[in-house]
Amino acid sequence: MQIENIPQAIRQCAQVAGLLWQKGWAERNGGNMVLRIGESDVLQLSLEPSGCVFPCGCSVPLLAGQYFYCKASGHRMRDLASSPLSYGCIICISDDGMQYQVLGSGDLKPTSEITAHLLIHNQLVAENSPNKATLHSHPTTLVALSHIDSLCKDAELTRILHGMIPEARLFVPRGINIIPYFEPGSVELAEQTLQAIKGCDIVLWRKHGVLSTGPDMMEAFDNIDIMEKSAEIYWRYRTLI
Ligand code: 2HA
Ligand code: ZN
Repeated sequence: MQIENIPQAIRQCAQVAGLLWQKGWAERNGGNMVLRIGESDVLQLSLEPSGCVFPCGCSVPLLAGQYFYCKASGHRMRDLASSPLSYGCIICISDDGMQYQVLGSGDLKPTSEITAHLLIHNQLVAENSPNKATLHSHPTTLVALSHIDSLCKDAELTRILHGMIPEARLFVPRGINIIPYFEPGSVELAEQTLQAIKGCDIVLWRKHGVLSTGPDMMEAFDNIDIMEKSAEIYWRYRTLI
């Protein structure tokens, strides 16, 4: 399919994937993204159900019948950047909110972190939030800071990062919450992320990466970009004093 015929919100996901690669926050198949899309987007893509059904790994009743664009498991952000439908797939959540079906050929499976993303989307719908995008990536300096025990306190890290540049407090006012290391793709990681995201803009997964939300994928990226910039300035400032 020609890129011009792909819905704008999915083209924006491709743009963000390219930025993540350029930033160095998406090595190999690192990072993932999930965007809630409308039925009109699916109609535009003329995709049929593939028959491939998988468990959500959690109960997401508020997402029943909803469609999501997801980075595909095992694939690279840098490839998705130029071909969003070859390295990303559309899923539809079942009526009981326990399973999803992949649309299209069924050759692709969504990201290994799909459970964390879906739990957060379920919460966003419960809160009537305008946020439709969830984004996970591996921003270098934030991950480095997450190795330091004394910094890994929600209020303390938020205070430090808010103090580095004015944009941090302005655009990421609720700051960052931190959770311990859990196995990537695990239900524990998903459940802890869900608890931590209530009341903040970004969750820092210690020794791994971050998860952010936004009305669209670009704004979810902007939140990470701003906090990573703050973290970088904090690191350089600490080396100078
Ligand atoms: O999708 O980043 O956390 C690859 C990952 C898993
Ligand atoms: Zn990751």
